[in-house]
Amino acid sequence: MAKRVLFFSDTHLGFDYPVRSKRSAPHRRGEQFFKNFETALAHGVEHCDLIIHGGDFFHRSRPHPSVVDRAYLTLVEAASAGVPIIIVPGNHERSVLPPSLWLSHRFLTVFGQPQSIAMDLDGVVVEITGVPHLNDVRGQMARTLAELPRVHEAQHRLCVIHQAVDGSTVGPGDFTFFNRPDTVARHELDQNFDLVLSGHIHRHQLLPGRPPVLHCGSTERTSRAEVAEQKGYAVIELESAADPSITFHALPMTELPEPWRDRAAAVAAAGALDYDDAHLAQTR
Ligand SMILES: [Mn+2]
Repeated sequence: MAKRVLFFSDTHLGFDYPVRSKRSAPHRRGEQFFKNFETALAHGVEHCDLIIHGGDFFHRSRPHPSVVDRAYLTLVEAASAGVPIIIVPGNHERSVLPPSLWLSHRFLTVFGQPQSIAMDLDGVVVEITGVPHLNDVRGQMARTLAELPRVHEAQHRLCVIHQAVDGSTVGPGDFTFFNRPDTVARHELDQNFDLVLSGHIHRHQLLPGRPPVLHCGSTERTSRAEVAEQKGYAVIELESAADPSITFHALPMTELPEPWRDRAAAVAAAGALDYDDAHLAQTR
């Protein structure tokens, strides 16, 4: 049987999540972020052999303790079902997750630094190489990967990063990342991987090539630049190393705040692009 890997990312837990008010807050969207996180995890526990999170687990680098507790408890419950979970931190957690005893669960692995590990999934050995988010990544990714001691014998090799890669697109105007200091060149990833999994880019997309790069996208919309995007998670079937099959699973999304909807409609009507760097930053 082919091994299945669930890949999700950019859950941004704590986004629009009131922690001080005791009153219910139906207009706040934070609850849906948690629900989508839980839904994706539950699918992984039920149907997959391995779960990988591609970073921006939390929305902030120092999330409120109630956000951390709720997230870690859910994570540990899932890990306790016996499906290993790997997290490669992103830029929102400044490449490190808030420390906690919960994270020492034997089925939980948080990559604190670049490394390659072997996961034995019922006799099928999968190499997972993970690199937490790097600033000014261009050129650095190739060096980082080249220096890593790799797993010698593996049937499948996956690389997990939290970066924009040349050719990835965001926003209503399809802004394309290419040849920037914050963007990985394709050849930097050409280091004997079947597939590269990346968080950071909030729009779901598969970049063809060798190796292919899968941005699974965020699990909810964190900016109005994402209004038209269907969010979800990906399931990868590791059959032949040369051709992993990928399925996208849609997640429910909250009603958007009115200013976002109005702005999106105006942009669509004008056929124009309303975009700046700050805006761009929110789609990552
Ligand atoms: Mn993000």
